[in-house]
Amino acid sequence: MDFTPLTAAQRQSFDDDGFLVVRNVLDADRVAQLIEAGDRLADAFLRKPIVQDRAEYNHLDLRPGLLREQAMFDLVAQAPTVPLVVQLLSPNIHLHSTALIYKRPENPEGEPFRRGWHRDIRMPKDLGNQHLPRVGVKVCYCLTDFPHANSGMTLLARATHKKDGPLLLAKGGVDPVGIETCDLTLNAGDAFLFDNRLFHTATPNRSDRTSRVLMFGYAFRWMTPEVYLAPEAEQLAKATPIERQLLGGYRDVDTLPWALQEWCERHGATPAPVPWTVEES
Ligand SMILES: O=C(O)CCC(=O)C(=O)O
Repeated sequence: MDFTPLTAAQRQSFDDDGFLVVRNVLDADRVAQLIEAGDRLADAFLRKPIVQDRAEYNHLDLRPGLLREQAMFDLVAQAPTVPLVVQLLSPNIHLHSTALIYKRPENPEGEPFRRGWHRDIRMPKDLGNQHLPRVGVKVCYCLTDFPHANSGMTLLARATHKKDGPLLLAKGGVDPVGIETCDLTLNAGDAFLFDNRLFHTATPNRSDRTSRVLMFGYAFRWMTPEVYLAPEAEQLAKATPIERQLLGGYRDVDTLPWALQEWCERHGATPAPVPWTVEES
């Protein structure tokens, strides 16, 4: 996996906003291969009869089985996005979720649709909304252009990863009050990273084409990946050491994350050690 340093400006921007855009991650050939594989997996969804004004009916979030597609397997240790994730979290990470998200065109004049604003990984359900740590980063890869708002891109509530309570919505409204919502303008091949605590939601695609993205989530190795990501022998057999770690190939969390630890050492990206004890001075 090629090394790309996370710049101070990128770290600041991620810390401030809770997300970071990375342009031109995938070239046109890679995007075409991913669309070919994605469309095969989404075939039944793409062939459903046209029904408008039902955003859920026009929304596919397919999670299991993606890594059996070589084109999607190749995203597991994709550079420069995964190197940036390693530097934002630590070498002690693995893949936590995979999702193919397609949205078919919806009525452009449709009523404001209810949202599903949430933080990822359901941590607040157990720990509350205060003092939440960053434990995961998702990478969203665009397979289609998102040239303007309401094209089917996930809506992000800027800086809400630092919020210590629920989002406040206007009475009868769907979006938060006093918070900037970002409907990013992106091209096929671009990606963005977002913090697990950032409030975000699906929105209807009010353009005239089906929107397509892939989202790969990474989290610390002591967090159980989503259930469909149990490592498969065939995938482990062909994996590089880094892919093997990311696929959950080291099952014991007390085993050091050798592959990414060694990679960080080689590239001068090892995080500062956290000692168990210090001697008083
Ligand atoms: O479908 C979308 O645009 C949102 C996806 C999402 O909320 C998630 O992956 O957690």
